[in-house]
Amino acid sequence: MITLFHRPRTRSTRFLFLLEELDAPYQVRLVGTRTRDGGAADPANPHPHGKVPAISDDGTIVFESPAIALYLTDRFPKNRLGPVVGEPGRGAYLSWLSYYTGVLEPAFMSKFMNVEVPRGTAGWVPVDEAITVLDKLLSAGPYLLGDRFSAADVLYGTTFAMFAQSPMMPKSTAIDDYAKRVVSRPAYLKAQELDAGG
Ligand SMILES: N[C@@H](CCC(=O)N[C@@H](CS)C(=O)NCC(=O)O)C(=O)O
Repeated sequence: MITLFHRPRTRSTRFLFLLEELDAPYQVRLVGTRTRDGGAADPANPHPHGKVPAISDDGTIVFESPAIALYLTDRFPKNRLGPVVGEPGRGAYLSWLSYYTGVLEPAFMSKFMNVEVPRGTAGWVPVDEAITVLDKLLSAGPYLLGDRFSAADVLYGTTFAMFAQSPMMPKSTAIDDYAKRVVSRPAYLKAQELDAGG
């Protein structure tokens, strides 16, 4: 049984969405975090910095969103939310999962903090450059892996939906349409309901 260490309306809400997509057996354990609850990390939370999300699979701990996404889609392959080892698309799947926290999030944070990205030394790029690549990709196919919806779309689609009206987000009709596609899925709506205490 999977335990999701969770705070409502945070990055861990995406894992309610993914667990619903996967039809996986899970329970939610609400935990405090340092920023919201002031001071020390919640000792119940296995994330090394007391952040959410983290999961336990009967004692196997996984933290950091791309690692959790990959672990869960490998662990619960039935609904095909991520290509498994040997399947076409596996390489692209791993790449876009890593790109999410390695490039896209730092790109947005750099813009948010008004820091110029030192292009040659930073491991990421300015947000406009990342969005140009993603706009091209998502203009060609409905999802990051083409026709196949995956856990990578859970991360990207929810992020783009959140930034839809934000000045941080460069304009892209393909990405706007993509975000709408992702957040109109029944599992997303169910996750929102659960997050609101439903
Ligand atoms: N790199 C982590 C980021 C997790 C993260 O920053 N979560 C936020 C909530 S959206 C958090 O727990 N903040 C509270 C804190 O840092 O104390 C991931 O992608 O899973």
